[in-house]
Amino acid sequence: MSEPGSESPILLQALRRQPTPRPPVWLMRQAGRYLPEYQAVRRAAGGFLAMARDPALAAEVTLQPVRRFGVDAAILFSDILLPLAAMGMELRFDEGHGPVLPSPLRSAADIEALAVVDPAETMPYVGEALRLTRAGLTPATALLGFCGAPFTLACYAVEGGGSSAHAALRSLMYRETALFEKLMDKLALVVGRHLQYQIASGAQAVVLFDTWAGGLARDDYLRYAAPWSRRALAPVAGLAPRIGFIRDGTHLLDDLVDLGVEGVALDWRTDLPAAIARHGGRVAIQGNMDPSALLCRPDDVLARARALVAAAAGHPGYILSLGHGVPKETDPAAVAAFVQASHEVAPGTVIAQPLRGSTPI
Ligand code: 1CP
Repeated sequence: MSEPGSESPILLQALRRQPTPRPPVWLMRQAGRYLPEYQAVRRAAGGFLAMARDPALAAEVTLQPVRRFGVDAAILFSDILLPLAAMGMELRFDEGHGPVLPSPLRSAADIEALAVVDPAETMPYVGEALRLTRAGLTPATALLGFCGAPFTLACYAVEGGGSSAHAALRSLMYRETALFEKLMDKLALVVGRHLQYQIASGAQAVVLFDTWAGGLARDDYLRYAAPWSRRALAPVAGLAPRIGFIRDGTHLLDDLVDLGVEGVALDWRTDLPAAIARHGGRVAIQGNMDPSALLCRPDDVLARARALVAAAAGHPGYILSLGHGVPKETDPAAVAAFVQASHEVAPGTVIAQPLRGSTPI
């Protein structure tokens, strides 16, 4: 038996593609509006940004899903858009409308004015939230940091909020390529620094979310997005495992792996066994239930999660997860059923518990 405190989180073992007693499990957006305890904190804080910028509240909501479900990782409660605010953009989260950037970047002067900040100085609440979260976790639970990839951040900065066609961004990218590249250069620098800062503050692995890159044809991804993702990831190579995610990115999976990441998070439309067969010898593979399947009855969620675990067939380096984030309409019992599919593989093994100082079960 190892001493309490000396064990490496099974999520990190899987990211090193080492065998684990059961597949580690965590979910994108595992903290959020589907949890009543999250709603209560959000109401008291008076909004999303106030919560994310208060280290004690951010740590509390980060710990909530670990406490409730025994997931193997806590992911910092924050948002990919906060670095844009630190760079000088106005950012709001309107109730029911998602993020809004009321003054999107549209001119050379706008892009010139964007500050290349050091998040260690401009976002100190992130480091503090990571330290507080770590203090509330046992050593068996991994702590994850994250950033948006430069391309996805550029989508929000230029569109001014969520969009599906990204017409303003595409016009800038295709017609004023030098200006687009200037924006991407700035974003890649800040993202690289932010990843470094999160790791220095206790993040043991990081996720690079390129949510919107899946809308690009492969040639355009290689020309307009991948070089800046590579640049953002470079400063943390060897410091902590890096997980790459592209929503709807099945056609870009080879290129995502080629960025040099240690793990890839699969969209639900990607075939899991095929991805393991093709890339499982090189990277850890995470995924990939359709998030909407969390709206099934809990027994059906469990059956689907079991099918994923069976499809991965004990492959070292497999991480049970969704293909994107937990929908806000989800019944927490469905998430519990999803997590059960991991825990039942090796009952009695260390289950993550966030109680400080306690010995893992
Ligand atoms: O009102 C609320 O309570 C806010 C809902 C919410 C939450 C819980 C938003 C608004 N962001 C977050 C937290 C968040 N966002 C996390 C925290 C940790 C966790 O996963 O539990 C993370 C990792 C993100 C990352 C994020 N934000 C991404 C990348 C991953 C993904 O989901 O694709 C993106 C694209 C965003 C932008 C964003 N923030 C929030 C919303 C509703 C959106 C999407 C807006 C759009 O449609 O474009």
